[in-house]
Amino acid sequence: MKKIGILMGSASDLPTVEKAIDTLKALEIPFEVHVYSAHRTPEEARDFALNARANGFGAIIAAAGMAAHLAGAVAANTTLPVVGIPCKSASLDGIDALLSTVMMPPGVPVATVGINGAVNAALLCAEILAVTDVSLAAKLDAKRKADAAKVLRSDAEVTEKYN
Ligand code: RP5
Repeated sequence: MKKIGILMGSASDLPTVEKAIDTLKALEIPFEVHVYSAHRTPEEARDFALNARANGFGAIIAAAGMAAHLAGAVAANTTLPVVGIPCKSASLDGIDALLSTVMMPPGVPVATVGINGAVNAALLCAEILAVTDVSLAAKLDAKRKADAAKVLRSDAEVTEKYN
């Protein structure tokens, strides 16, 4: 199976990124995690992106906050799918990173999830790999069913308590 590359602009993004890591682990999808900053270590971010396809990656998650350009900078150097996670920061609550990540000009797409949307970033990467992996697609179907069952259990609880 192809690996998922997980990049973050700073170790301070790790608490958010860990939710993507946990989600990929639960689906038994191989991954590699790095702290590469688009502005503090641009060479490393660039090299990772340039070599990602040859190194066995199928998609890349890029998480960054503030004037977040990591996802765009990575996407500039690969045609693998890049999923951007805008990370929440103190000053603007993540709106800064959301707009920086989502508003890519035509030609270099970044599939942007919600602010701190690490679980969905991992699931979207899983769905990308599942296009050609029936066993992974079955796991995603099972997860949807389990999530639905959880909601129905909650409904039964509130029905019992209030109705
Ligand atoms: C971004 O700036 C990082 O992705 C992080 O979200 C934010 C703050 O970085 P630190 O100052 O915590 O290293 O590049």
